Amino acid sequence: MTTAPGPITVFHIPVCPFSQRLEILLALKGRRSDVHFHVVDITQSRPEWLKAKSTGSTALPILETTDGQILRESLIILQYLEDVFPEPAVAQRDPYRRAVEGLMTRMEADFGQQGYLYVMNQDPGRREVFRDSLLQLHAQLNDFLLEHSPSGTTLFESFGWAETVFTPLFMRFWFLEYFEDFALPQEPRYARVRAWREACLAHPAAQQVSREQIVKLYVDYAHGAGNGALLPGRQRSSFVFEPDWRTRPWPSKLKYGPIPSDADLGL
Ligand SMILES: N[C@@H](CCC(=O)N[C@@H](CS)C(=O)NCC(=O)O)C(=O)O
Repeated sequence: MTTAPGPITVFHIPVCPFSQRLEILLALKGRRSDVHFHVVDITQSRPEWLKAKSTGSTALPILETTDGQILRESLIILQYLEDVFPEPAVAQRDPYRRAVEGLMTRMEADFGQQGYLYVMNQDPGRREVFRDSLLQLHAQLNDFLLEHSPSGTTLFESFGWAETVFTPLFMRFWFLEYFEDFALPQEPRYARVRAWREACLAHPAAQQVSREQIVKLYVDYAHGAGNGALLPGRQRSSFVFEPDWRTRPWPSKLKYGPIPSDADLGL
């Protein structure tokens, strides 16, 4: 007897930028309801059945195909979804244009990592080093856009692959605005990347998370604890599902001050 194929399933942490990429791509294609998203609580140890699916790495998202094959890495999963649901195309079809968005996609890893290192930094004496590094990466994006898309807002005619990849990172960097007062200087050096960032943040297909949600959930990152880890003196991570983030108070912006308690964060 053959088993009926299951739905394509993504196992994900709801506020994770890498899984937001998949949701954006599906939203652009009008296919969000064709993929089942199974929510995983990052504050709990992974169930054995999930570990069995995600051999080699605990990182999410992972995707299970209709016949039970597992894929990892958001950029690989994005391409898989692009191939399974080819219309409307989000990736460029012209080989040269596809290569250009590939070049831009290669810049996402350093960009994301630098922003996360910055928010997690606990040494006030190194703030400027992190700020300068992140500005440098914005300047590189600025130069890239000036070379390949000098007059538009998006890389090509409309919000596409590159925007799908970077928008979730721009949204996570709301934690830098809040906890580090990070802002792109109003200088010509950043004008092109600023316009791109604004177009990315405003797109209707990319509204899965809000600034308030990011700040309230990522407050523990600002005090040095990532991935749902518990800070000293705490019983609960800011990533718990309950109480809902909407009911919690905005956290203190003083990331180099004392670690907030569960009660301070409304947990
Ligand atoms: N390069 C990976 C990164 C995935 C990643 O770091 N996911 C985080 C959540 S945002 C995670 O699963 N962290 C928990 C863990 O690694 O166990 C991708 O693009 O999919």
